[in-house]
Amino acid sequence: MNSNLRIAIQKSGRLSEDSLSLIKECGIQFYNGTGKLKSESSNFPAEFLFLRDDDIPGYVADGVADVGIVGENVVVEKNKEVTVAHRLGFSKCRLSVAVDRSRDYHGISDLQGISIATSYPRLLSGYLEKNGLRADIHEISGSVEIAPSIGLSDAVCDIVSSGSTLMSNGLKEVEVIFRSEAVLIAGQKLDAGRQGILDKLLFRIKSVQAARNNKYILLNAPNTAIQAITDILPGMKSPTVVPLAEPGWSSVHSVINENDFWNIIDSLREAGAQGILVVPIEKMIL
Ligand code: PRT
Ligand code: ZN
Repeated sequence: MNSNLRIAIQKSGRLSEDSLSLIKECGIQFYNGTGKLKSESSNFPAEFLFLRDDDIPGYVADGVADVGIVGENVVVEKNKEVTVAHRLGFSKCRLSVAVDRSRDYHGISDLQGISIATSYPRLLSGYLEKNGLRADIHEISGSVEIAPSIGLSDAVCDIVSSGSTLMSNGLKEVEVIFRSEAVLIAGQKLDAGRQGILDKLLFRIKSVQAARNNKYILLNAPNTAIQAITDILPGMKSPTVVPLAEPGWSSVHSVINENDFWNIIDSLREAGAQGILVVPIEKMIL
């Protein structure tokens, strides 16, 4: 057995594209031809196993893979011996209970005694138990949203993203029971070599995420406005201030968070900033 870190990712599905782009942005190259089940990286000590998402927690728990990328909903539902090593921020969705649109719904106690179809019996029963409720759970593996219309159940508990699947099946979302995103899971114990590779991978993932969440900003300002502008700009340390060829003017450079972006831009303009440029950051080493 070689000492590569074995990383399980979804073979084809909603997690695949974002998982592959994250790995690529981490500078890790591998061949991903169709039908391949396994591939070794050419420039990082890792190999990739392409699996169904439902199997990933089990393979990681059994040590067939060392780490895996999977939805947190699947991790909690499968209840295997794995830990969440890092949250990845993509494939965000929620697990919700929905009932027929025409059904009167007053609150969570309306779930008492009804029948609910779901592919997530563990998450649903945990939620009902926590709320002191009992319901008749029908476990089905797919097409959950049609269960009420064919008379299989009174309600469904399924993954929702935009809500359009529920709407087109005449259902309304009444309770959100779990919020999920893609996570990197790891087995209980890795040997020192593989733990070292995982640490390197996590370092790269965090740098990629930080770069995605931040922008590099450059602006010009009269020297009299520099103090007010540097007070507004947080920066990694403090902003860089460089004199312009035109006397009495400087260029200010800094890093701003994507979420603060528009607020900060407005305040900067009010403080006298001109010629503001905002550019993406390729990688951000923290
Ligand atoms: O073949 P394999 O078993 O690997 O994949 P899969 O078909 O079981 O899973 P897949 O690829 O559909 O989803 C993988 C993971 O993506 C899920 O476990 C979630 O963590 C996450 N995810 C994010 C979603 C959705 N969004 C999503 N919208 N998983 C499923 N859906 C389905 C949902 O089941 C419902 O049918 O999309 C429909 C609802 O979408 P909206 O946009 O109409 O609300
Ligand atoms: Zn699946």
